[in-house]
Amino acid sequence: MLDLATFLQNELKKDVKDAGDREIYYALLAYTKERLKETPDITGDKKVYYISAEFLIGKLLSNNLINLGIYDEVAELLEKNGKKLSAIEEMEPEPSLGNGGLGRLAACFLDSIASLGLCGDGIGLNYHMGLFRQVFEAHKQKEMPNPWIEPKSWLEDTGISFQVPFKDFTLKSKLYDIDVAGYENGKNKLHLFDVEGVDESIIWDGISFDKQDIGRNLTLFLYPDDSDRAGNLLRIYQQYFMVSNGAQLILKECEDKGYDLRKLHEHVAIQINDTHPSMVIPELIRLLVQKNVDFNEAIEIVQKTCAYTNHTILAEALEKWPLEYLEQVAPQIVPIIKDLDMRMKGRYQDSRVAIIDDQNRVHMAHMDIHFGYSVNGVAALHTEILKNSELKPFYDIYPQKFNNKTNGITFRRWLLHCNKELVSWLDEYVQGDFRKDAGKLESLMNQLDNDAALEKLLAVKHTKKTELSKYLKETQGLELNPESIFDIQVKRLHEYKRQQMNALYVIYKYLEIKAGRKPKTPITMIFGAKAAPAYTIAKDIIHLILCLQELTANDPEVAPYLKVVMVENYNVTMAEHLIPACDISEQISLASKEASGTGNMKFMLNGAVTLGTEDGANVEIHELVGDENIYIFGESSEKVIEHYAKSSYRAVNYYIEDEQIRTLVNFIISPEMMKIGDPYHLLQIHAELIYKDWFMTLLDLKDYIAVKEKACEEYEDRKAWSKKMLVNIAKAGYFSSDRTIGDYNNDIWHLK
Ligand code: 6GP
Repeated sequence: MLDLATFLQNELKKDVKDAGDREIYYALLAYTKERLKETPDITGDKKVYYISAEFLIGKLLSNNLINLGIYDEVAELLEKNGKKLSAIEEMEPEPSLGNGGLGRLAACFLDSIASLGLCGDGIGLNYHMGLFRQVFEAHKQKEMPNPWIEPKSWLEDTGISFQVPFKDFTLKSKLYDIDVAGYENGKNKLHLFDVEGVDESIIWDGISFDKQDIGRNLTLFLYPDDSDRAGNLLRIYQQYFMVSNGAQLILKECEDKGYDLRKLHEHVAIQINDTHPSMVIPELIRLLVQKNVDFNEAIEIVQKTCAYTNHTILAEALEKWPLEYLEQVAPQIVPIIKDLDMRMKGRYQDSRVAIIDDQNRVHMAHMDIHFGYSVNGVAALHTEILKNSELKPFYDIYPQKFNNKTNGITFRRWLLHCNKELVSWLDEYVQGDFRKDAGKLESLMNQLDNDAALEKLLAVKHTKKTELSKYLKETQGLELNPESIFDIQVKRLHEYKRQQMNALYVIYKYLEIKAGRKPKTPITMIFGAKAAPAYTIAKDIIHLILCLQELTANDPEVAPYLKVVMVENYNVTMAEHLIPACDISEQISLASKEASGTGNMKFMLNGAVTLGTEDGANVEIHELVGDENIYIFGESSEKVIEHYAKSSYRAVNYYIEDEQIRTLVNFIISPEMMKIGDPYHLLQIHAELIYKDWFMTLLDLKDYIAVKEKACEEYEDRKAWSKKMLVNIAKAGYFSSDRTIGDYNNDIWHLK
């Protein structure tokens, strides 16, 4: 391979110093792909396939350079030529292959699997328009297509294709691969299946398109609107297309290696990432039978090969497909599903564990649990809730299948890449190689009384806040004050995550300032979130936040003390800028509802202090950092679960009985807000909070306000605060996805 300078010179046909950032990006893309080609494949006698509807991988240039160990070399060469790698990174389009936590987790896992030298690939779909690109218009979210595939990209056409049979036609797939380099290790692959005939020209008006034209629409969008029958069918077409291709690829790879398919489980583990890929179970059985494996034996083989991860207890996310829909799309797997169902009905006379219910709906998770060998939740509390309430009837039958795998994040992206200043600080104060062993961060605890270290840590945070301010100014025209407290809530928009509660805090603070009670240090409240296009309440919450943004910005009495900012089109790249700059990390879901959260871990690692409920992995963060270094509020998960069981929560009572709550909620429909916003939507969210409030905002509101006030007060003692930051960083090692993947491998996959 040519050396870097010569390669770039040849590729650019000019000196680096005379080339534009975009040209340099493409030259570096080509160079990095060459280096990836030279990187040996990770091999092994057993391989894990991580099948997922989403892979929220983020931009790849920087991470590939880091993992290949050539980041510094590239950065230096560019620097010498008057160029900045960070500016060149901006040229890369962010792949739009995911939505939220489940997709980002899948991306972190691929990084860790390769970094640990384990043999394991991802399997998913190549959505051309991604989820959607969010734009704000008249204080509302509008959805636009998010094309991200350029003629030159990380995708490699493999030339591999399979036939996928549907009821009325067969579709030929095209397989694209993206190399996944481990950190100073070999490489694995992310396999993304596509249809040959996908046609972007059938999109009209935002993200609408002809849902029936499967041959042309199948890989256009992730999570296309499923509010009607055609939308539901399209989702099933996508899912079946993904798993049939995946299953065919897995069997082909085994056959190519000469493995006996009857011993599939000795060579393959399939991790089913929530229920979107669940049809892989009947599909694998079907394909094995086609290859002359006896039906009963095929079931046994598949059962020993597939493992299921649950990522949520929200009922609406637990997929239940009408049998009739499956018949319409892939009738060949229906008799298999019915057979699996009959076997279980024969064994367990409990309708709660049936695969097909009395309304002829197929419970995908139930199929996974009966016909997989492992079921895991994604944080300790979540797994306990699965065992003791949500999936209790299954736990009673199969206690040995249930296990916990607390989520993790890759420190390559969420520390080495996004916070180089903090890395330099760590290099000075950590004993041991934290790049290879995140547990070494714990040694920072020795620096708790090192004033110089603490001051430098505060300086790192200030630098990142200044950088973020500059970035948001340049990219979104937003003005931030880096001297203020940066309080950040970024995640999908959902009522259970309670962005609406945070918005009510904004109102509280606004009214306080109007009443002359000004905070010592100003506060900047940053939001970032996409709402599912058909989720009207979530969109109303965005509307509320955007109206508050305008209200506070235009009030000269308030603006110097309180700033509200909702960033547009929140994505991985934006997260990489926001997280290092955060002081207070908002993790305020209703206890029991957030399976884990992974943003909470990224913030902690970057020295933010969590303000949160005892939910998901917050519980584990709390245990690790101790009461002094986290702000906990709100009702416990037991109490919340009890409220649901007894239907005992009535938001309206809180509204009637508490004057402060009433004032805050009513402000939503005050004249000043109605002037800025759309009265229909403001009235909707107002009514929702009083009469429904399914996720109990008003239950925790007052405690939330009190604890957040306390956090802001304690921020004033900069030294004490810097100790909290340090403890959070020191204790973050547990949340490395290398630890999580080690656990998956030891307990579930058993790869060498
Ligand atoms: C998310 C959960 O909401 C989040 O708590 C968790 O950290 C993440 O998965 C990774 O485990 N779930 C999803 O994104 C989802 O779509 C069906 O669940």
